[in-house]
Amino acid sequence: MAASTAPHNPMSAADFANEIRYELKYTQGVTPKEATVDDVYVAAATAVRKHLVDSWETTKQDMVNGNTKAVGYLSAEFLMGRQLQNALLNSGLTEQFDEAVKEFGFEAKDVIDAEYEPGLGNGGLGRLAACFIDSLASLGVPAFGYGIQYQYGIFKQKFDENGKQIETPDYWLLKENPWGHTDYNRQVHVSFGGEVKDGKWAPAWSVRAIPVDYMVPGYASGRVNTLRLWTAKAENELDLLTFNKSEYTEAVAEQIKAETITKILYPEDSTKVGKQLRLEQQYFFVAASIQDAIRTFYPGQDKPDLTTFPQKICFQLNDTHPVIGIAELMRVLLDDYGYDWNTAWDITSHTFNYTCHTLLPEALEQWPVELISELLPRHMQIIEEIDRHFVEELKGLTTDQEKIDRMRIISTDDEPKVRMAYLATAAGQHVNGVAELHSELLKDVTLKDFSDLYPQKFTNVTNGVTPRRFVKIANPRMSDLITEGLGTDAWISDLEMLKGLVPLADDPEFVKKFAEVKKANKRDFAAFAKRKYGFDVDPNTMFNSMIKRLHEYKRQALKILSVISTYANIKSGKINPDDLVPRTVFFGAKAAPGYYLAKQTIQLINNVSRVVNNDPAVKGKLAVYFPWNYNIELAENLIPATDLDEQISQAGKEASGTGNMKFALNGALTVGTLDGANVEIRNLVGAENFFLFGMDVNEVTDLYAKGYDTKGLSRGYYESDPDLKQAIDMVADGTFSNGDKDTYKDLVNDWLTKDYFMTLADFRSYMDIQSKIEETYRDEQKWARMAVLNVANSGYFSSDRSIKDYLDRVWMTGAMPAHEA
Ligand code: 26Q
Repeated sequence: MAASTAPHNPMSAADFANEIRYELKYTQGVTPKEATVDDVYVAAATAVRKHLVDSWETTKQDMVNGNTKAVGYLSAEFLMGRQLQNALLNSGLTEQFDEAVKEFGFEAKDVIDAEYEPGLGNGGLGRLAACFIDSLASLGVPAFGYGIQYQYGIFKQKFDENGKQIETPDYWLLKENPWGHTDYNRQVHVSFGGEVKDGKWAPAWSVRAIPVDYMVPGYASGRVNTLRLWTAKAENELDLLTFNKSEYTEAVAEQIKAETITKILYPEDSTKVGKQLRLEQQYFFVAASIQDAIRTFYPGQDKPDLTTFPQKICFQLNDTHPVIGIAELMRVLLDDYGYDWNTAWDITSHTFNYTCHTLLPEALEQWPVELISELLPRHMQIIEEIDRHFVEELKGLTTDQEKIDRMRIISTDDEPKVRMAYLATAAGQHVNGVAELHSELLKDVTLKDFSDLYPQKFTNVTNGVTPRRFVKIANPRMSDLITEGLGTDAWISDLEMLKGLVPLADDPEFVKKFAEVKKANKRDFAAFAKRKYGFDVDPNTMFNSMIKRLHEYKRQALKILSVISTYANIKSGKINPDDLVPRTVFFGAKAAPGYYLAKQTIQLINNVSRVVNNDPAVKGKLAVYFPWNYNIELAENLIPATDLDEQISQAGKEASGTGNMKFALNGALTVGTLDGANVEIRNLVGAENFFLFGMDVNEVTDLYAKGYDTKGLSRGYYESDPDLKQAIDMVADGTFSNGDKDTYKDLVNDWLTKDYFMTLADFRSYMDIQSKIEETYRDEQKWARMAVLNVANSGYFSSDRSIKDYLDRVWMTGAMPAHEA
């Protein structure tokens, strides 16, 4: 038996069943006989939650009474995924649960499936926030996650009969939410609009911000932190005067306006010029969070000494979305507490740090001065003052007036805008990128002026993922094999221990077992895909996955063009199908509802899937599936079953990627460009265990300089590569649109005249690496050995390591001392 450091609860399965029975009776009001699977789910969740309460309470007390600086992770998105399995794992009740639910006539899997996945995020950034609060709790760092309790999460995706994306609302609160505790007794108020009178803000309207609290249990740390998501309610539920005049619609107008603020998550994951509601959301949650932090750390004090604030808590700004918080803390200090400017600035500038998640300059948020002035007039004044002080400071650092103009927080054009990334960089102690390459490019390109003058502010913290959810829970078979191989399960909280698997890569017995695990995971996934989507997936093929938001820069187009080319070459006889490694290609991707070319790409993938999967000529050789509504659940099922992962963004565009880490940790090999965290993955797992292709950042820059996108150079690649030409011609000629030549004309036109992300330029290199991949895959032993080495060398990508880097480089704090039991 391997040694275990996993959380363990001595309670018996029978006793846990009794607790579930108790909740069925006293919270659900049903007998065990009447209980549906939904009832048992809610009862089990309620029961497990109670096991965490004591640790939650002591963690909160130790945090307030102790001297360890806390972290406030401010994020507009937390993409948490389902909670039950994670809560069971961290309370040591997994096995008892599996047993106990049988008493009520259900399988554990079905009870877990009864939970509706909360989708309060778009993708990478939101999931990163969820991984980070897991690691903060697991490391015992005192921390709050602060965000928004949207009533509607990321839309649910369906496909219509033409393969087009249809969005439907995600009303996740339709089902009971046993995890969130709405704490009406801890509400705060947030104001908007109005004007500034005698230097003080006289707002026009306000709303109540009500916290919904979620426990964030650490793994084997004895700690439970809090995720506090704010929901907006009207100050007055109903306008009685209007109501009495029988004007009911008008009577609820205020309520509607207030509740609209937290109604829905914006499904765009890159910036469009600011919408008022989005700014209302941002200000709403940071203003509430700042009030919350002050009352938490100075309980019962009317005039606390807030010069100690930066020793109590530091706020991490997850991208620019919470950056208005800088102006809000200044306002609170100046107007509510009467500090002078310099003191207020000193406190504020020692409180915030900023993480940037993009490289595209156009994706940095900018808010029109006009909009901020109307919604937050006092904040606009303060930002103007910050801008003035900043220009003064810059004059002491450089004589380059153009540089000063470029760096101004408020742009000086006809429609002046506040550059939120610049505000965050000027006001924060630290700015970090999310992978080494990204942080370098931030310094050299996106924020170059700032890094020239404030080099000490810039640092890197490479992203990570939680091994609890994405290895231990998602891939139990592989986890057991690792534990067997290492003789301990301590790797779950010390992921660098996976290094101990390196020698086992040369143990044929272990490698064989590893390959068998993958095979079994593929069979599981095939069953899941049948049940959930009705797909007939062949587990004896290579599983090749590309799962991420649909973006031109991520280049799903490159992948689908390669599939089309292979299909065409089988059909024409250029490729002998018996020479092909049988392959199943999976796509998972949502497109922002207004992103036209992304939606066309989705339609194309669906129709390629339809044509290819129905063509007997390629049966058993090539299949394409596009499970709709990609979410955390699908990720947890598909990643452990995948052989080959696609990370094929144009070099210099993907800040990091985190899916790439999840795949490597689950024994998939990566085909990828030198972009984002791929660079670090390749360095760690070894170049020989990574399938590299395509141009690097410098080659991309040179090709732009030659006028690739402006002079239509992509056409040359089309003309000179018969495979590429054939694939694009098939898209254009109606092969994937029942003969209609117009369906994809905008996509085709973009490829042939602009192709900003250089899909065509990288096509040949991509096809070549795919041949090499096939050759490698044919040698099963070799492939499995490479997969083992990917797992063994990816321990670095634990979000525990990311959090330790933040502690050392950015937050300058650590774990709380262990509490007395
Ligand atoms: C901003 C303003 C208005 C509306 C929407 C937005 C918005 C929302 C979400 C802008 C960006 C996002 C999300 C960005 C994101 O997920 N970025 C990804 O972050 C990951 C974690 O660092 C990286 O791994 C990815 O490379 C990066 O693309």
